[in-house]
Amino acid sequence: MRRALLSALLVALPLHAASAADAIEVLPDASAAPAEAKQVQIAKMKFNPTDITVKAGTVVTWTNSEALPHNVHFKAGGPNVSKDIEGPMLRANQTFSVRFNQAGTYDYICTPHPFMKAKVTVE
Ligand SMILES: [Cu+2]
Repeated sequence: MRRALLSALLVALPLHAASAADAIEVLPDASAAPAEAKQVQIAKMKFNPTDITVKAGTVVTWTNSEALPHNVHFKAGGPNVSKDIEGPMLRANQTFSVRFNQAGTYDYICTPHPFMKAKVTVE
């Protein structure tokens, strides 16, 4: 009886509403990114621009412009990053999109190339 009640409660939880409140909200795929998304290119082992400033609620889309795979990784413990968010490895022309819901500074790296450092400032 108890177990049935617990499962009913879990099913009723608004999972998507909870994730929308996260400071960093990973969008399911590129088609979920609005046309006005702020663009960051990844090429020559660098994020370009390295440092961007956007308004809260803005979607940022990263595009890998070279053959070497890269990703976008917000490490837990950095400012405003409470849980690790490690984006998938992107091959040439693949994208990754995130909506920033809260003001703050968000440092990120590329997992296999930790010297690739960049940040997003959300106001
Ligand atoms: Cu990389």
